Amino acid sequence: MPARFELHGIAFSGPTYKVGLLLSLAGEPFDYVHVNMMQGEHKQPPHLSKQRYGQVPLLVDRNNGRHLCQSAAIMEYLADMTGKFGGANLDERLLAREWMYWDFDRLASNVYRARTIKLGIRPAGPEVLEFSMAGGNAALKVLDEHLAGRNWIVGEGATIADIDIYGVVAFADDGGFDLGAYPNILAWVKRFEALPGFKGRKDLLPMESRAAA
Ligand SMILES: N[C@@H](CCC(=O)N[C@@H](CS)C(=O)NCC(=O)O)C(=O)O
Repeated sequence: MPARFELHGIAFSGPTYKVGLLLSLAGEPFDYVHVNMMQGEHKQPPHLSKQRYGQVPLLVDRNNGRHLCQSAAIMEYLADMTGKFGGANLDERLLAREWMYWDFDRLASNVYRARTIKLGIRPAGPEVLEFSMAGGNAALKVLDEHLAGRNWIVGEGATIADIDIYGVVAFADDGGFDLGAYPNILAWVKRFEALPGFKGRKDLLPMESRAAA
């Protein structure tokens, strides 16, 4: 039987990693479709007809034909569909959602931008890098303070907020951020990486399409 989910993305993409990670942690096998962004496949009609923003990730749910865009929205959907990582009650779900919005506003925007500049994917002047590093470090400080005395971002177990934010913190090193300055984040990273089904981004996302195991 084919896998229920089909994830379209590219190996270097943080938002694609977030979705793949949730699927892996939830024990949901998925077919992976490599989108050749170097050749502009994400801006061509076959992809655009399923991903209106011309971006990755895209998740197809074969059970109902849905095409889902935007990693945070996809993670909320998967939490609903699998009954996992959605939080223990409505208050936890609301807090998880709040942290996910915060992530894209303050953390992911800066960390991902610094990373693309450092890796030469997106050229920019030194002032842009400086701005991104300052914003990223300010956000990491907020996260570190929040994690003091807590195991998880919300409640007593891992939620989509942890997966969403881990999917940025995992790229901080590439962006030139020193996580050694954030002991609570480092302890949380260790806990997160010990979750059953956890996979590092290089193991989870290959550079070619791959059928579910
Ligand atoms: N907010 C989106 C961001 C997705 C995103 O920025 N994807 C990048 C790859 S990491 C992309 O497709 N960039 C091409 C473009 O924006 O044209 C999400 O979380 O899914």
